[in-house]
Amino acid sequence: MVIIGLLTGGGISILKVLTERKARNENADYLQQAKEAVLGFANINGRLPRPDTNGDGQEDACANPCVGSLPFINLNIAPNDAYQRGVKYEISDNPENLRTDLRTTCNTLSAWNPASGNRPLLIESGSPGSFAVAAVLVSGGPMDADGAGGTFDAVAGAGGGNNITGTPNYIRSSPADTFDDVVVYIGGYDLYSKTDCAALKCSAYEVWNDLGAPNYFKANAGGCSQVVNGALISSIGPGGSVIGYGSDASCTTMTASINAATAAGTDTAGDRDCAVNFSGSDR
Ligand SMILES: [Ca+2]
Ligand SMILES: [Ca+2]
Ligand SMILES: [Ca+2]
Repeated sequence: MVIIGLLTGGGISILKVLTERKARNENADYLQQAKEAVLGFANINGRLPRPDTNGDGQEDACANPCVGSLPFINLNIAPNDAYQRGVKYEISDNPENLRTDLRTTCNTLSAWNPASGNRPLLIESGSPGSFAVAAVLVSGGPMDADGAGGTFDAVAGAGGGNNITGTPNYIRSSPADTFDDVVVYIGGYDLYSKTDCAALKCSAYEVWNDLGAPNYFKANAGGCSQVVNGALISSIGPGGSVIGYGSDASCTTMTASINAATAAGTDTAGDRDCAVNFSGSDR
């Protein structure tokens, strides 16, 4: 009797462990699927999907902090994690932002700084500090482990964080037994690698006079003409160039030049708006 009782008791606890493990694995799979769906959406649309803030599963316009739940309908994934609850989703409040269009996304990511202090910030318990991410996905895990504020948990003190508010940062892992949330994130460089910024190449580049005075130029091997400071000199396509002659009204002695390849590199490092300055800086 005693032995059967022990075996039965052991059987139940083994079953419980197996059930919990199955849920954990399913939850991790769901979050991974959600992350890949977000990246796929970004690849097609040139921006991150915005959070759902009214519970209909579709993305909404948002102010900063840009936080809500996963827009599961737009992402074409199941609405809930393995514990039958929605996933919290916040995207970057970087000033240029990742939620508008391909050009803005690429400009933001080109200047990406994980130490910027932009939300959402994320920490691993025990690591020296938090870092900025492009997006964070938070599952509350199996329960309200800290007994406050629903299934999203908070861990106080240095190296801690708060998955209820995301302030001062979200927390991804903690040895504390008052924490069982599961957090995945998309870093700026993760997102850049999935975003088709190369598609933004311009067919031609505007070259503007930024030399501080009227100067003489020849564009695309054309005639000599004076252009005032702050005005457009010409657009140059592949193989095109603008040659500067300073104050030489006969365009005899060249002072400097810019070609389409140089303009492309300058603009890509800048704002990708297909316009650059004659001096070599981005416009
Ligand atoms: Ca919505
Ligand atoms: Ca929890
Ligand atoms: Ca530019």
